[in-house]
Amino acid sequence: PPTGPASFNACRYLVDRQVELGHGDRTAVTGPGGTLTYAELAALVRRAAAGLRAAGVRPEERIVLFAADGPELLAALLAGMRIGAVPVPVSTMYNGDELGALLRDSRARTLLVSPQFAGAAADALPTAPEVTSVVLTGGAKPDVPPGVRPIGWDELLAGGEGHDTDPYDTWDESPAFWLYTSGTTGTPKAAMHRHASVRHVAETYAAHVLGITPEDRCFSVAKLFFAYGLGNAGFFPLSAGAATILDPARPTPDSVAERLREDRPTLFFAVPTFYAALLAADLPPETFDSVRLAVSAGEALPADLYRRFTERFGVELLDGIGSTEALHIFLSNRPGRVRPGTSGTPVPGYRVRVVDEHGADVPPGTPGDLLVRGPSLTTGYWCRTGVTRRAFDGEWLRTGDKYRVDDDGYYTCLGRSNDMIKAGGIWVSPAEVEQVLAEHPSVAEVVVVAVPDDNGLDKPVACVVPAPGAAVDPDALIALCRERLAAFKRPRHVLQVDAIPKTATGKLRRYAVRELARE
Ligand code: 3SK
Repeated sequence: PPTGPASFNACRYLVDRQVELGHGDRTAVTGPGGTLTYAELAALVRRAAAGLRAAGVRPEERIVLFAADGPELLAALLAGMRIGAVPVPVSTMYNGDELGALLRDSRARTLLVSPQFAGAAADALPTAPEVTSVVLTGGAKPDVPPGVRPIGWDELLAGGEGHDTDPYDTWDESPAFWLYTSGTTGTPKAAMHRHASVRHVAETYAAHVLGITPEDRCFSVAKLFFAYGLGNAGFFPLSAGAATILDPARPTPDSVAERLREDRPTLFFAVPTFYAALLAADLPPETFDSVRLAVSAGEALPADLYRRFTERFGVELLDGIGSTEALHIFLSNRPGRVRPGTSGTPVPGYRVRVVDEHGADVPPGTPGDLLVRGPSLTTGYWCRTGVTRRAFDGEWLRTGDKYRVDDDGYYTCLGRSNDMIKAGGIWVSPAEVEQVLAEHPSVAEVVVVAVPDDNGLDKPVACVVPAPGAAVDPDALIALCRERLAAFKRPRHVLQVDAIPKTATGKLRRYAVRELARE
């Protein structure tokens, strides 16, 4: 008789399986928010899953998670996948307007928020009428608009008492979670991922590149709401029976040095901008003594930053590139075989191509567009058929990055194929920032471009033509962006220019603006 697809549930794979393997007494999660063994995490996840079910969350329904890293966020994520629902961890850097837009887009009926971010959530809720329940982590009940059910974390757990705690019967293809990204276009859109993708990234990058073992302790500066952080501090350690160190705080060199001192990670993950900040801070050379491998992704790591970090702290640093759409890193350097300034070679399980504008492979040494194929690619963007079709060429995903491959197979990033800016590993849409700046009365015209800082890392810079008779006040313009947008989107500098370079037909010459801003 025909058989159906084999059951596979990512939560079962990450948590229950570790208990079945006899890892129940090992530490699963630790850090300022508390420590749980695998057995304790499994029990918490079961209670949260039953609580979500009892609160009316149905399979395939989205649950937006707007919360600080810690055991509750991890448990909610796992619990959501356990019941076949679709957790959507979103950036806690968003303001109320930005969160409201994601809530409306996702059609989530349930929002989980931690106390640090309750203010932005309160601003968002009146703009998101489909949300019917808000769960607040910590001890209290959330303040909610009329008609929305407030649920405290303990009440959620208690509500599940006596309910079924078995995983929902998902399989490889079942929707597991979404991650919002602005990568290929300016507007955030949800990249949808399957349960199997969790297993794939664990069995490819984590197993083959990191060589992760149950003895490892993972600490990621990138939070769980980033695809990068979700793998580093969620899927990878749990897939291996290793420990994850979760810190609810906004990372600074000092807060990270404290975690390194107190929690002794063996695998450390950050973005180039953060490695530059660590180098600029006054940290002792033994800061990374417990770390066997450091990882960089999010944006290309300049060779000079690689050299300065490895010489100062004596730890190997692997640069790689991934994407939210691919879920994790698909090109990476390898321990003992690092070529500084490159993204390394394909991760086992993935194939990459560098192609010209007709889609034909270019020879080594020639710049082209990078495509990737592999088992963990997104199934598409939620409700964005056109964007999804344009992002894929059959099984190949267009990454939007310009690359060159050398004769010996190492890949080097040459920049973006479109105008999007990646600053500190996070996408910034120039158009979104330009729109805000253009509303200021002192601005006649504005263009935002990427300009490398002293470490060779791209940062958004605004080139402004002042309105007649007006003077440009950079601080006021940056403050306007801070007020209206998530802080990471603000221009780091504002340059006053006489005119914006254009073609004879009036088309913006963004490349020339970039050159102007770099002078
Ligand atoms: O941008 C990257 O390099 C990256 C790496 C891993 C996971 C997600 C992303 C966006």
